Amino acid sequence: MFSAPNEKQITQGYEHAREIYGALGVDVDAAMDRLASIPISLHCWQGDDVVGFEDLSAASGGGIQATGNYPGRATTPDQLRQDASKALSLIPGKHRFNIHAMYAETGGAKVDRDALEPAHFQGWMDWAKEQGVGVDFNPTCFAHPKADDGFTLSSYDAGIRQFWIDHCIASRKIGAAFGKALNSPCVTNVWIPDGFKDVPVDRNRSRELLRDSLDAVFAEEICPSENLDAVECKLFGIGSESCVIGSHEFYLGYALSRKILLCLDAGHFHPTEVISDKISSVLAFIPEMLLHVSRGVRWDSDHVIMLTDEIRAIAEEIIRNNFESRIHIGLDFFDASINRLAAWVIGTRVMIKALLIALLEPTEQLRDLEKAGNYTARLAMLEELKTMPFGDVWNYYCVKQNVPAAGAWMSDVQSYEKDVLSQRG
Ligand code: RNT
Ligand code: ZN
Repeated sequence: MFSAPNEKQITQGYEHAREIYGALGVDVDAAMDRLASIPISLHCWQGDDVVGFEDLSAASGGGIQATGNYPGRATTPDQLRQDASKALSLIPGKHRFNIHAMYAETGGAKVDRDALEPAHFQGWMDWAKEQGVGVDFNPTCFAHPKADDGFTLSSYDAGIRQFWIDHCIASRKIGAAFGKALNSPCVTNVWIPDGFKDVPVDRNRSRELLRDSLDAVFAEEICPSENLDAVECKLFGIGSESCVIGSHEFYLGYALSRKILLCLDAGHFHPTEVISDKISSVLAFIPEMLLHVSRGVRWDSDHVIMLTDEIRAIAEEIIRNNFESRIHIGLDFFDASINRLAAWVIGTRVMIKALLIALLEPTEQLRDLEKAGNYTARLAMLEELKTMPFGDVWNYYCVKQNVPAAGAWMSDVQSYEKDVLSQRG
């Protein structure tokens, strides 16, 4: 059921596709080379349902929740790394790994989040080196007793605020340590759950508090070759339906005025709003940004991505404008109702596939039609492109990158499930 064409068929398909795209003026080989240079940051938290290794409480809190109980969840750092290594081996190209502070390894010692240090991530550091992947990082401002009332950096309680400020400062230092050790800047992204379930009387004070807390977090300058800071906005969450303190306008203004990165999560806006339309607006004023590529479904913001119009549109914005040097592509979804490692592989392969499809577009021709006001021909061509043989280029790319083509990777996942995941207690 999960197989791929044989090598000869893949080569023939590729030769055929190269001619067809060539006739449109698209250089397929150049497209594959450029594709290979774009890393995707895989999020560690898909592998264990956003639980982490701290032994605090099982629930994520902060309105984020993985649902489902598919067997085989990674419950130790070694299991999570083993699963992630397997996933990476089925994804074409060189990528990155995105770690949350709650995945610290403290060797059994109780180390609260404000006291975390790079040493608590040595296991991840060694693994990243061995895998040849860069690392991105996140303070974990949820799933903790000090976040239980729903407020962290914007809490009215100065002690609570200080705890989270210290945690974010510690996280930036850990990010910088990763960036330095791996010789690749770490994007450290701050997301907090703070918000009101019901209509607040004072929205303003919380936002002033958040602004001032963030200023304390970012007070110390860190070399951008080691760490890059990002802040992530959200429209609403479960338990913060009426007002999220870190809204889009709040963080847009913050990132712009403080010269840091803005993170747009594809699941954090009104269902009719899309981040593909926001990228060029943000990059008109902010040098670099982070994406959390996700898929919102009704009230959930974290479904595994599929090759939807919006995922393709995000890829098109990046490729058409040569934004890959300014946009850090991260993934953010969690589904506990399916094989977790398959979720990583499906979602990451989708993102890469979307980039490939965008790279195989005769963009200059389309631009010319648009400039000439020939919207009829633009529409006709965009629709014709949808049935072009990009799948043949994709298969060839996978083989070239030494990973299974087509659906063949799924057989590997099924064996791994049988041999490894199903053996877990
Ligand atoms: C939550 C944000 C945030 C988290 C991760 C785990 O709504 O999207 O990015 O998903 O930090
Ligand atoms: Zn996110």
